[in-house]
Amino acid sequence: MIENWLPLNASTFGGDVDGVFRLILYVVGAWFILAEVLLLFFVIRYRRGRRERAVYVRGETASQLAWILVPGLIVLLLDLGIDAGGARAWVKIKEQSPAAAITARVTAERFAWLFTYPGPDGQFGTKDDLWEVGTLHVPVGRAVELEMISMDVIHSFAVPNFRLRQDILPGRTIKAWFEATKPGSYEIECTELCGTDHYKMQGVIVVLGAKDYEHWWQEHWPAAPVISQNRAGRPAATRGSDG
Ligand SMILES: [Cu+2]
Repeated sequence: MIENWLPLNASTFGGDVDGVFRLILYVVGAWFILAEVLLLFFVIRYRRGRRERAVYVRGETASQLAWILVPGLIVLLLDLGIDAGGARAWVKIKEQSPAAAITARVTAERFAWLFTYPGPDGQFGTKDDLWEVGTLHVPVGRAVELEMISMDVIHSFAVPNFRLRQDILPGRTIKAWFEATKPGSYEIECTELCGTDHYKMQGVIVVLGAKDYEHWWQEHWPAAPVISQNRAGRPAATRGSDG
């Protein structure tokens, strides 16, 4: 049901993020409905005009204390369940990134995204580097590593379709990764208020099929063989398509 409300998922770990989202929504949603139904019930059941008088309850007996302690314990257990679900997704996304097939540098500045490709030699800062403003081209089904820096203030690199969001702090190189599962164009947004034109700070990730990626590569580096594997020659980890 909730899938229809979320943007299309186009990355390998998007399903894990959605899983945590659903877990929180269902736990909190069920608790919300229970609390509202009880509230309504008590409002009607104990409305003014009935003979019963209110009494001051100090919570001294075990049965009175249980009204606080039992729900408190249930909330705590549900919270630990959410923590466990979140931790599983965190480990997969933040601590077990696959060997990257491709590395690109992301330079954030007010108010644009600049992308640098290292080119055939795989090294940044050399002659064959390619710069693109606002658009990043990557192949589908390959792990892409992003090295992100900021030229000025804190920005946040967000791709809703990949369930990817990462703050970029000036003075640091911050890494993120993704592996796109479907060719297409996916919007990049800055999700950290970074100045007056913050809302204009958008970009696009163009995910290309293998053939299209080859064409794109040959447009820029006609003489060099296409690199869509990492330099060790080990193909990037491929996993389940949708998740
Ligand atoms: Cu920004």
